[in-house]
Amino acid sequence: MERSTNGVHLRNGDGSGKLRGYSAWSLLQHGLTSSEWPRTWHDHDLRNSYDVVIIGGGVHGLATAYYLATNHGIRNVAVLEQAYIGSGGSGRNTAILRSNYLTPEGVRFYDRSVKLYEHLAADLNFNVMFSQRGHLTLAHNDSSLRTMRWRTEVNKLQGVDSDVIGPDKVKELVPYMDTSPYTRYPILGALYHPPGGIVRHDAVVWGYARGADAHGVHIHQKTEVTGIDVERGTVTGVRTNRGPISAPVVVNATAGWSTLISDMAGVEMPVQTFPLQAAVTEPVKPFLDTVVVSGTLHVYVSQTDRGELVFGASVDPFASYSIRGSLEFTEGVAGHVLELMPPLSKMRLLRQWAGLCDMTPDYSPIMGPTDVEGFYVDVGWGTYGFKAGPVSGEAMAACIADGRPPEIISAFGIDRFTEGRLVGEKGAAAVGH
Ligand code: PYC
Repeated sequence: MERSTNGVHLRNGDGSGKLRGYSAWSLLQHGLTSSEWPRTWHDHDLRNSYDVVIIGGGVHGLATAYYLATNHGIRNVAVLEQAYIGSGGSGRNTAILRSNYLTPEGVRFYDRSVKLYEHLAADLNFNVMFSQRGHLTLAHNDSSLRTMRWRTEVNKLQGVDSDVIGPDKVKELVPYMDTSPYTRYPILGALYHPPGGIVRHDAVVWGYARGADAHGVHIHQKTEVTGIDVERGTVTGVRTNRGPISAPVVVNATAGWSTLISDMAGVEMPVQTFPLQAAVTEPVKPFLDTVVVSGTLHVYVSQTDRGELVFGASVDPFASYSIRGSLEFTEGVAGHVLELMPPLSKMRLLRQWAGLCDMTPDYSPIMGPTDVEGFYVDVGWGTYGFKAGPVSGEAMAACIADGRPPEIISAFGIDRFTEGRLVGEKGAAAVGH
């Protein structure tokens, strides 16, 4: 058994890398004294070669590393992150999980992610605070209702729990909601998806990082990739601000920068990047135990375990790499939330932020091998990336280990854009884009 300097058992010494929990005594000891907590993941010297280099230290990159090590025994893996882990889309989302998509391929894929999230705290021995509180997508017009019915049928055929409900049931679930017929956009019904909910996004990142580290993965923060080496159509390694690394497999698991990284390998991506803004209020007593989305009003709302309301909108209407907040967003989101729940007028916004969304033409991701041998992509997540972290990690790890995409991502290959096999997922967007 390995011990940290202060004696807290970190992992078994049997090579399994299995994480051990803290005892009540060690929690008390660390809580009441100034003794140092053990590092959750460790710094390592950069090796000059790895079996797999993953670019991007968000939930996708870390989960891929974790499942490479745990499911396939591939442990000589480096995750390279240009800033700190979770500093990109994984720390800049609204932490909503759901699987009520529109296409069978999408529903199956995101449902596997929800299933992995359901067991993630136990698998990682790290509390990721997944609260399956139910998810409501409101319909304010006939065409939205029609899409909700369509989604419900596809969901049910894939064994996913979702149903169209009327305004009375919406009121029962969210008493603060104005379901009267006198609003600008009266609520005609909603797609209700009980397994949906929210999770603590930082905990998911840290949990995967801890798990991957315990299984021998090297996590390198502040390590920026400046070039990708390709010889005769095969990737041979990457160049970084800390030196070159040779590797037969390189994975682009970035968001916001996915086209720039793929360009380094000479692989063009049909992706455009847009900012998406979100905001959080001061904390109040718990009163909203469902996630509420209105595509027509371009807004979604949930309440965190700390009591804050998290608001998000659709992506900004222009392509950009800027993550500055705008007053236009704040005014819009506040006005739309008040149309849905007028009693919230006294709440104060605490802060706002933005993330970058890599949009593909069909709103589905691009996953799997590319024309450059050994260069894999897990990109193009649009506004769906965080919820797909676990399944993407599992599937990308299988893809790398087996040398071919597993069934669950076979529809998401880059060749679909040249072969005309798009997987149109725009109708499942939380809000209109
Ligand atoms: O698709 O559920 C969603 C979502 C929430 C925030 C952005 N996208």
